[in-house]
Amino acid sequence: MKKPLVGILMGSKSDWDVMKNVSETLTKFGVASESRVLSAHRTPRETADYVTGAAGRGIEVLVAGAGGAAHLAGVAAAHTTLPVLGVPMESASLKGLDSLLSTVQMPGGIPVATFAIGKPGAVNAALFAVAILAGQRPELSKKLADFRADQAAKILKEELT
Ligand code: RP5
Repeated sequence: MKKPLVGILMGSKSDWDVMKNVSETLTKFGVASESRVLSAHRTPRETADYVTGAAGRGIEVLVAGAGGAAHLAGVAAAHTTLPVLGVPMESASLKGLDSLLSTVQMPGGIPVATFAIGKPGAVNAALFAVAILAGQRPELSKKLADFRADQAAKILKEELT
């Protein structure tokens, strides 16, 4: 078992359908991750404990997904200097606009890199985590370049009937 380099957090199990795309995308690049349900408001102490201990356990990037008044990524960022990537969940009432604004509008000083609402954001957060890790890992850098080349080749082969 490889040691996890990415910690994936979500405020509720109901976020897993979207957040599993982070884990699945990382797996495609051979990057190990761990996933936890931890809520900024329902389990504040455990959330702080997990984030505070993450770097010491070898975690290099945190991805946090939450919906509604989505403060999980911001709270996580308050407890670590690791990069925190936020994924806003689509919410029933406001379609994720609430989650997006809650995650992205961090006051200056504690950054959260915020991605698109829902699955595209989850996939891109994973790709961004790979890009961060690739800075010190040439093999990951090559995998990212290959991924982009495959993606481009697929587009260029598209035929419209
Ligand atoms: C947030 O509230 C979670 O991240 C989730 O997106 C949302 C709804 O949670 P549940 O009521 O489904 O547990 O904390």
